Amino acid sequence: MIKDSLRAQVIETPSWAYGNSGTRFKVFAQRGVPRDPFEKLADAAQVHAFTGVAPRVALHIPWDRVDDYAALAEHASGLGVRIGAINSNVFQDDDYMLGSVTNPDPKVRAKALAHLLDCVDIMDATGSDTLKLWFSDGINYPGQDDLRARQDRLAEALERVYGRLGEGQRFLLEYKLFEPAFYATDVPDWGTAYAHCLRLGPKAQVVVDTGHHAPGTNIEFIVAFLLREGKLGGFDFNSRFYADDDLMAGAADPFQLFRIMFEVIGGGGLTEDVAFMLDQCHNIEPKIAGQIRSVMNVQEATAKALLVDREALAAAQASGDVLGANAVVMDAYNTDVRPLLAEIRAEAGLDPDPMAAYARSGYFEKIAEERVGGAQAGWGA
Ligand code: LRH
Ligand code: MN
Repeated sequence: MIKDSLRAQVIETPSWAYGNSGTRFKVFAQRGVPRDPFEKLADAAQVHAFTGVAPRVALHIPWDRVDDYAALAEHASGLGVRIGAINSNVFQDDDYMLGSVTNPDPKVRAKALAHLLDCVDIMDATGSDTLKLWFSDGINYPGQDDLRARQDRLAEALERVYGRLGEGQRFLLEYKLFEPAFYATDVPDWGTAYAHCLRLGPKAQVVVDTGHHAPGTNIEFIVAFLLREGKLGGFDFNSRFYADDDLMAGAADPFQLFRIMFEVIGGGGLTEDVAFMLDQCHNIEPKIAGQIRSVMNVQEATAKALLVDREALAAAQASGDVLGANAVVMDAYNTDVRPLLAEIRAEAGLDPDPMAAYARSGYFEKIAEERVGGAQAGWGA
């Protein structure tokens, strides 16, 4: 059962992780970076080729704008991957300085809504079933705008987008405590996202970005709660030491990633209804290798969480055996699952060590040589 679950795992990589992305202070350019979405997909296909569990690639609009989205989806399937979530972007246009769908100016709100609806058209064209909505909307000073009125505007826009969704399509609403707004963010926490999604209906769910919480937040509690409510749509996995650092998933806090996957499995969430996406920036480390390492970190956390002896745990919990129950969970966490994952890869005809196999493939040297000239893709911040 454990092996089957690990073989069936689907981890979605973000197109923007293959381009130049970084911090507000500096985005470092790197050799071999893709110049367009087609090259980004080629790099994402490498991550799938070496891990076997990364067949979906999230797009971000307009960073991945092309003339022919059907051709892009065709290109993806030719590479053995498919288009995952479509990410809207109403956080980089000058018009959105005071907000996008929550902006006091109805013209600006209409512009933002039009973009969100365009993203649903792109879902239709690429066969994507998921729209991911993150709003940087918020205010920096008390009194700058009316908090309640902004919620009314947000609700109105979400209702319009919800109404446009087709059969089998859904949107995931992403919350974030702060940044770029530094006093109040309009979707700051899981409760706000959950309340909006609950009112809209079953096609609206919440996405948990692991970098978007106040320090000390028990993220796995949020996961357990949203799963119980059928409102956990997915994750933006990354890790952080301080704020929205967007570091490799599991790098800063592998125990937290394990606790999250423990609640996912306990809540029956290791299914295709929950999107396991990465949302990261590889500002100083090689991007494709960084994605391979991140996928492996998610696999290791998942394998450890699958190893929890649920029967022994239930018995210890029922008898109030605090230390016994904790020991069951820690035994799983302290299990070295790398041999198990290496075995699964070998059985699937993959190299047991994806990082070493990718390094030996010479793919990086090839793209570093080929991709000279043209503008490297970035997130245009
Ligand atoms: C916002 C966010 C969101 C993406 C962006 C790249 O911080 O997590 O998910 O649109 O990063
Ligand atoms: Mn995110």
